[in-house]
Amino acid sequence: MPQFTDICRINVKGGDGGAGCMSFRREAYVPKGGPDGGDGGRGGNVVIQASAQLSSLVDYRFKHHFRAERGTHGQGSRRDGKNGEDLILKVPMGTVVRELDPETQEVLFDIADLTHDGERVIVAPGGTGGRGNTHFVTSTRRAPAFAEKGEPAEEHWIELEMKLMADAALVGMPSVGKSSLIARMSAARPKIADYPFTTLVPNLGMVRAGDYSYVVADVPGLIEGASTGRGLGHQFLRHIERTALIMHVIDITGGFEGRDPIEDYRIINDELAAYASELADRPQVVVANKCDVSGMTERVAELKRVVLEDGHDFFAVSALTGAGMQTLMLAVGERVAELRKALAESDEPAEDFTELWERRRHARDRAFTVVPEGERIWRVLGKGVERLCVQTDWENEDAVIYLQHRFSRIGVDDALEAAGCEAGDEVRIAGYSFAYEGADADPFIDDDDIDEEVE
Ligand SMILES: Nc1nc2c(ncn2[C@@H]2O[C@H](COP(=O)(O)OP(=O)(O)OP(=O)(O)O)[C@@H](O)[C@H]2O)c(=O)[nH]1
Ligand SMILES: [Mg+2]
Repeated sequence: MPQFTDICRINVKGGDGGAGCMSFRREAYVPKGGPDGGDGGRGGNVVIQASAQLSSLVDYRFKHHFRAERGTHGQGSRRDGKNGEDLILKVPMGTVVRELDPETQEVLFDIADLTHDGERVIVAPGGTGGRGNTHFVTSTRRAPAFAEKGEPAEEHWIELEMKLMADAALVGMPSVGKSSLIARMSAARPKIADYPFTTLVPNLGMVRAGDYSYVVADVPGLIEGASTGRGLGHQFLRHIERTALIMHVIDITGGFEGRDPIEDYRIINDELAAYASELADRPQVVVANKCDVSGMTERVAELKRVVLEDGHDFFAVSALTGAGMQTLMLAVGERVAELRKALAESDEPAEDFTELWERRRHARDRAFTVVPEGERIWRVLGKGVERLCVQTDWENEDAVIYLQHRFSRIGVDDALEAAGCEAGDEVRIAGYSFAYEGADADPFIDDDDIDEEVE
């Protein structure tokens, strides 16, 4: 389909998670009660959502950084922090969302193709809130004196590309005046000439009539046999496959060859049906052009009768003088609006692309590698393990022991051993460094303590 495209790149970051609280119940006569630290609130997500109300990406031309609200911290007495609000970025329907490499700005992959009103994808999830100390009670640890920090939110570079589909396509024999019509209807200035196949590539024009605005495509002329590859038509039939409305243009004069308008009308419809049967059922308005030429009244009436019998709307116009054009433009605008509404209300489920992207991202985040960084120094690289480090309160010994246990559960210890790391070696993750204590170095934590850690 011929398209207007519009591309922009934005940076999105979810809200950070609030920190969990480390607190103990205070009661009269109870010197030190049980832990009662609430959880931190979740940070808001950045969501990209398709909206039928929008027709361009201008909102993202000048503002490039978008942040969702952070979660607030947990408090004592088991009061949880408040979740941050999602930040919803609206885009026109027909917007493709892609993830970019933050360094090179190269496209990593397509995240979503938002084609229906309301379709959405979370492009930067907020961080989860840190858990309060109530979560870390075990049979051997009655008074956990640590809580989790909030999870830092994800940040991404995103490309938005709007692909504007034509709402209506001008279809007809060569030289019937399709390019002249689009030039009359819009600011498009296609080549117009009195020889066939003047138009070689589809042109688009934005039409404004009354309250309506819509996009019309001017495609090259079709001839008998177009559906089987004759003429230039075949490759262009493809362009109208996804157009909601067909504007079937007929030269009422019959042109130089003295063709019969009704026969032309039949030939084009047969070609459409032969190319794809559903094209024959596509809503169609029939436009008899060149009605400025004298002596056409009878022909117009005849064609009109045939067209109305087929259940299509009929318009008699002149692209040359402009006669009948305003009526046609308003009628097409009304039809396009109806078709858009029907499309928005169709039962086709609005897809949520969030899960799909999350799965791909998580698989990528979970992965980590161990690389030597010097004599008995090892670096663990991976988004997931790095995030765990950032979420840990390193001043707090219990929290660090807890982290080490988590690492052993997700296989970091095994990977270190496999790489040749030995007890006493230095291990570096993100901006942190610690001594490797060897597998099973932590006898203090019960296994049931960490069941919820298994992702
Ligand atoms: N008298 C008259 N001539 C017209 C009218 N509209 C177009 N023409 C003439 O018809 C010829 C073909 O017009 P185009 O607009 O190039 O036709 P087209 O359908 O785009 O042709 P292709 O691109 O070759 O398929 C030109 O010489 C136009 O000046 C009209 O309303 N009245
Ligand atoms: Mg043309």
